[in-house]
Amino acid sequence: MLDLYSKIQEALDANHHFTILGHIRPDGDAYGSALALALCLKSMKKNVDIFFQDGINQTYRFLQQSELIQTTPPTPPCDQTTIISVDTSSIDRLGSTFLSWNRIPDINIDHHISNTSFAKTNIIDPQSPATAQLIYEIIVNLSWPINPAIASNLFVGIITDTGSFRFRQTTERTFSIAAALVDAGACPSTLAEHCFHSQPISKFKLQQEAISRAEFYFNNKVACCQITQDMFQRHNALPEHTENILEPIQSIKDVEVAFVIESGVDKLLRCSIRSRGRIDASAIASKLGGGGHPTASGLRIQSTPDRLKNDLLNLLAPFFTPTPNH
Ligand SMILES: [Mn+2]
Repeated sequence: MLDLYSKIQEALDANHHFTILGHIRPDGDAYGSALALALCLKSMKKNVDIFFQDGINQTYRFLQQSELIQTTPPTPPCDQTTIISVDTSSIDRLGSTFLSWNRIPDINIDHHISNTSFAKTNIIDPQSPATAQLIYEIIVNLSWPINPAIASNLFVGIITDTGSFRFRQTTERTFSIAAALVDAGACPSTLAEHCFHSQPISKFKLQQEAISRAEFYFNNKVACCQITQDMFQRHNALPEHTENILEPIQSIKDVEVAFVIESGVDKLLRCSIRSRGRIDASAIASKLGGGGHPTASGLRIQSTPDRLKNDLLNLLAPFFTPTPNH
């Protein structure tokens, strides 16, 4: 890892222009990681752009310097620009506008086990519970200074991707990094308030309807929800409002795997899968062209909601059907 970190320092020493990219349907870790890295580079007087195909969403506008986040422009940056992607498992997840640039990112910083190593330099640590934690390791190893805005953005990446230090890749290291970030100026209660207690009523109502229609299979070990375009319209909800929509279902003792199927305007279905860990959610998603983490994964597919539900139930069935004794 250390010689990979030095590649970033080399790029920094050689270049002045940087473009930082994150994935479509961004989350707190993608935004927090991109902003923290951008603020580090800016503090070293570099010229930095941050592009997300989906721009900045309402939930994360509170992030310090979030106004730096722009929608990916149709024209690529000049050839001398170093392109860094963060928290993104495959190149298509950077969005169609980026793909139309016909460029390969120079550096790929991520923690998804399914990362396809699509950049020239790939810094991937699947042990890290958040890309923000990996960015922190890079910052510390390269002895870059951390200010309160950088610390706050990294803290948001860590609390959102670890479910506030509950998920399995949370380690002693995560807590010590969190302590260092608080020491550097991140305020845990204010950031948690913004991330977890500032949801619009439209998100709640979308979630309420989705949950009320939950279906359970295999003795309540698998739960499935569907979200239709009608539901978005009825509750005036946005695509970003499906983030963490499965949490109440995951709180049920019996449920090992939960998934939500969302019908989009573009005929593509989106599906997120959450697992307690015995079943590898990333492996299940990979069978249908998606990817992610063992406990949280996703996919996009051209299908019908019922067909996708059945495909997933069939992939899950072997884990719940007792094998006959011979
Ligand atoms: Mn992440």
